[in-house]
Amino acid sequence: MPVLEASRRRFIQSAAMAAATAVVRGRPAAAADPPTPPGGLALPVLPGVTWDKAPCRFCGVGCHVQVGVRDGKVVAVSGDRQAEVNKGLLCVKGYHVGHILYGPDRLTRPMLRKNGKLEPITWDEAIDTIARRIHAAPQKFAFYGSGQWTVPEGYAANKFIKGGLSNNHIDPNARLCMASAVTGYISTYGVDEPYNCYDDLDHCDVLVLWGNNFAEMHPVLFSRFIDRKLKGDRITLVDLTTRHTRTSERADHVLVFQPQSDLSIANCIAHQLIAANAVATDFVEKHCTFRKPWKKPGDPQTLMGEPCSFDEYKQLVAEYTPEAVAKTSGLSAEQLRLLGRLFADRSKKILSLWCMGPNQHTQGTAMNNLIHAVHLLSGHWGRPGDGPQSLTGQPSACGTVREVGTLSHALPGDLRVDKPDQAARAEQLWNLPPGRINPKVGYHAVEMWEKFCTAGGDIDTLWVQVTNPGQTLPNVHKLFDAKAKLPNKFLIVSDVYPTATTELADLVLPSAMWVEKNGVFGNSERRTQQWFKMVNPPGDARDDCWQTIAVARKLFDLGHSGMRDKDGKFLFHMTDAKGQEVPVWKWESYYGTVNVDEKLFEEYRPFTQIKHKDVAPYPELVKARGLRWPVVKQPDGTWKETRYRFLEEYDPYVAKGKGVQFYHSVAGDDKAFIWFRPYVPPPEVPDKDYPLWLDTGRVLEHWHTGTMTRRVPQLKRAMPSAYVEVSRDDATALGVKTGDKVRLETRRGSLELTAWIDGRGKCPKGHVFVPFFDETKLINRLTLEAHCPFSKQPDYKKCAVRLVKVSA
Ligand SMILES: Nc1nc2c(c(=O)[nH]1)N[C@H]1C(S)=C(S)[C@@H](COP(=O)(O)OP(=O)(O)OC[C@H]3O[C@@H](n4cnc5c(=O)[nH]c(N)nc54)[C@H](O)[C@@H]3O)O[C@H]1N2
Ligand SMILES: Nc1nc2c(c(=O)[nH]1)N[C@H]1C(S)=C(S)[C@@H](COP(=O)(O)OP(=O)(O)OC[C@H]3O[C@@H](n4cnc5c(=O)[nH]c(N)nc54)[C@H](O)[C@@H]3O)O[C@H]1N2
Ligand code: SF4
Ligand SMILES: [Mo]
Repeated sequence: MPVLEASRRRFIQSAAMAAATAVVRGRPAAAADPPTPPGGLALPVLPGVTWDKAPCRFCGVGCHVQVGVRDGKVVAVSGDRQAEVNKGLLCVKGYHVGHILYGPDRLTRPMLRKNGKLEPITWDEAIDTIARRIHAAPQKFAFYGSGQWTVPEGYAANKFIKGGLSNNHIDPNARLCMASAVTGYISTYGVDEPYNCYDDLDHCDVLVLWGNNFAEMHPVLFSRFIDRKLKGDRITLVDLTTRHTRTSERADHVLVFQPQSDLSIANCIAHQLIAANAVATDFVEKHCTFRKPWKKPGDPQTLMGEPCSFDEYKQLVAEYTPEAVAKTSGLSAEQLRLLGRLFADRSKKILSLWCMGPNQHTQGTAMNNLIHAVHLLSGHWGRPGDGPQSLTGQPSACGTVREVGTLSHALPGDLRVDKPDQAARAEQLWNLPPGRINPKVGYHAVEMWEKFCTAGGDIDTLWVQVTNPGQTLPNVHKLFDAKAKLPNKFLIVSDVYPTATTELADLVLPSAMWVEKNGVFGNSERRTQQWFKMVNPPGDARDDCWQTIAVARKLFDLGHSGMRDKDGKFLFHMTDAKGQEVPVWKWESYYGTVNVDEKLFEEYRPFTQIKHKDVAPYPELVKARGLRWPVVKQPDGTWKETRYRFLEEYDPYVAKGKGVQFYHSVAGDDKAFIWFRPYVPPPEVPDKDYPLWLDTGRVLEHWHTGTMTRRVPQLKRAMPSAYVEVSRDDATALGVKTGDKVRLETRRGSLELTAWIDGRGKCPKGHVFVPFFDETKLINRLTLEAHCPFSKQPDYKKCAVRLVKVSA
C-alpha cells in the first residue's frame, strides 16, 4: 500500500486495491456530510474517493477520522479537523486504521468444529446450532462481550439475555479494564462516570498521572497537553509510575513507586493536607462526608462502608507520614512532600488521570476512592482543569459497558437487576411481563470462565463477541485452555480474524467490523459518536448485532416464550415508516428499510434519562462529531451537550443556587464521600523462589492482542514481537544482555522471551515488564487471576516471577 504523507495534521493513506462494487446501504443518501470542514483544510482530492466520518476503531480517546472510500474499499484515512477531541490529529494506529479491514486471512464463513476440524457451514446452520443449544439450557448460556461492541450491539445482547432469557450471565472484557473505576465512582458520587472532560487538559496547571502510560496509550490526548508545554505554558507533569516509560521522558517529576504502595501514597497526601491545615474546609463541609470501609479495623471492607467523622478520618490517616510511607513506597520523604505541597496549593489547578495502574489492582476500588478523596479533601475539584478523571481504554467501554449496562449486575442507564424497582422500570420500558428480569446477579468475567472451564461448572455454552479471551484472560491455562479437555462445553466465537480464542472454538462466526457496519461508540469523556456503514464486509461476514437478533428470532420460532414481549411481539420487533414489521433477523432485510442501529438506540435512549445521562437523539449524533451527555433540549429546539456534571454553571440538572450538587449521592444528601481505605498487601509478592515483580501492559503500536495491528505491515514492522524489559542491575547480576533468550517462570506458567535492557521502557531493579500483544508469546499463561473484591477486576500488574537465562 503506497502511503503519502502531507503534514502532521494532514496525513493521508491511499491504498491501491481491487474494486468491489456492491451497494452499501448504511447512510441514508440525504444525510451526507460535506467533506470540507467549514474554515478548515479541505480533504485531499483523490479521484473517485468519497469521504465520511467515523470514530477511530481503537482507543477510548475517541478521535474522529475521515474515511475515504473508492470502489467499495477504504482507500484513505485522514484526521478529522471538525472533531473537538483530536482536531485533525491521529496517532500511528489511527493513521493506519483502514488497513485493519484487509488482512489476508479475514474470516469469511461460519465454521463448525467437526471431528476436531473447523469446517464451513451455512449461516442458517450456525444460527440454528446456537439457538438449539440455548433452548436446551437457557440458564447455562453466557455471553462474553466487549467494550469494543457498538452501543446497539451491546444493547441488543443485554436485552436478549436479561430481558429474553431471564439470565444475567453477560459480562464484558471491560471487567478486566474499568470495573474498578465504576465501583470507585459509584461509591464516591453514587453514580458512575467522569463528571469532567478532556477540556481539562487545556486548563490544568499540573497533570498528575497515577499509573498510566499516557504517551503510548492515549497519545492524542497526551500531545494535547504536551503541545501546551511546547508553546511555553508553565505546566507541570508528574508521573507516578512503577516503571520509566515514554511518558516519563516528558515528565517534570518521575516518581517511581513500588507496586501496590499507591494506596499508602494517596493516604500520605491526605495526611499531609491535614497536618498542613490545607484541607479545603469550605468545600468539604458543604459538599462531602467522610467514609471508612468497616465499623472497626479488622472487619472485612465493604463497598459502601460506614460513616466516619473528620476526627476519626484524621486518626486513620495519621500513620501515613512521609517518613513511614518512604520506607515502603520506594519514594523518598521529599518526593512525598512534593505531592503534599502540590495538593495543598489551591492556586494551581491539578488534573489527575489514571487508567490500568489503579484499576487492575486487587484494591482497585479503594485506589479509585483514594484519588477522588485526595481531590475532594484538597478542594481540587470542580473548576475546569482541576479534578480527578479516570481514562477508559476501549473505544466504547463507557458507551457500551457502563451506559448500556452489559455487566452481570447491570441494566441500561445504570440500573441494577437486583433492585426490584429498577428491574421493574426496565421491564416496563421493554414492555415485558413483571418478573421477567432475573434478580440474581450473573457471573462476572473471571467467574464465568471458571464455570465454563471446570467440569461440572454450570455454564456450558459461551458466546464470545469482539474480544479475545484466549489471550487476555489472566491465568489462561486455568480460565481458558482448560476448556480443551471438557467435551460438553461449547464455545462460540464471533471475530474477524483467527485468534487464540478461535483455536478452541466449536463454532466460529465471521463478523463485519468498524465501517463495514453502522455503529455508535461512547468514549472516555461521555461523548457518544455515531457512524454509518461505508463498505461491505468480506464474504459472508455479518454484523454481530444481526447475529444476536437472528439467534433470538430462531429461539422465538422454537417457541421460547422469553423472546416475546407482554403483547406477544418479538423482542426485536421493528417497523418501517408504513408501520409494517421488518424481518431484521433476515440478513437481506438488515440494511433495508429500517436503520436497526437507530431503532435500537432510540429504544435505549429513555433508559439514559433515568439517571440524568441523557444521550442525544440519533439524528443529532449523525450531524455531530460526538456529543457529551447529558444532552438536553433547549427552548429554541437545539440540543446542548454538558462539559461538566454536578456544576451549576454547566449541568442543567443542578438545582439553581446550589453551585455544586452531587444529585445522585449515596446518602441522598447531595454530598460525595471522602474515603479512607487502608493499605492492603498484594496477594502475591516476590520471595526467594520467585524473586522479581512481573508487570504487564501495552505498547504504542499495537492494539491489545495484535489481531488487527499485527496485520498492518507498518505497525508490525515497528514492533514485531513481545520482549521482556529487564533492569540493568538485574541483567548484570544474571549475566543477561539485550537480545538474549530468557525464560520467565511463575507459579502458573513459563514463557521464553528476548531480553531488552534500557529499551523503550525501563524497569527498576527487581521488576520486569512484558507486553501482551504477541499471540506467539502468551504472557497471560503466567499472570494471576486475583481480583478486587468489589469490582472483580483482576490485577495484571503484579505477581512474582523468576527469570532464567536460556541462551545468548
Ligand atoms: N497503543 C495502545 N493504546 C491503548 C491500548 C492498546 O492496547 N494499545 N489499549 C487501551 C486500553 S483497553 C487500555 S485499558 C489502556 C491502558 O492504558 P495504561 O493504563 O496507560 O497502560 P498499561 O500498559 O496497561 O499500564 C501501564 C501503567 O501501569 C502502571 N502500574 C503498574 N503497577 C501499578 C500499581 O501497582 N499501581 C499503580 N497505580 N500503577 C501501576 C505503570 O506505572 C504504567 O504506567 O490503553 C488503551 N490504549
Ligand atoms: N497481561 C495483561 N492482560 C490484559 C491486560 C493487561 O494489562 N495485561 N489488560 C486487559 C484489558 S484492560 C483489556 S481491555 C483486555 C482486552 O482484551 P481483548 O478484548 O480480549 O483484546 P482485543 O485484541 O481487543 O480483542 C478484540 C477481538 O475482537 C476482534 N474484532 C475486531 N473487530 C471486531 C468486530 O467488529 N466484531 C467482532 N466480533 N470481532 C471483532 C479482534 O480481531 C480481536 O480478536 O485485555 C486485558 N488483558
Ligand atoms: S489516540 Fe486512540 S482514538 Fe486517537 S487515533 Fe490513536 S488509537 Fe485512534
Ligand atoms: Mo482495557
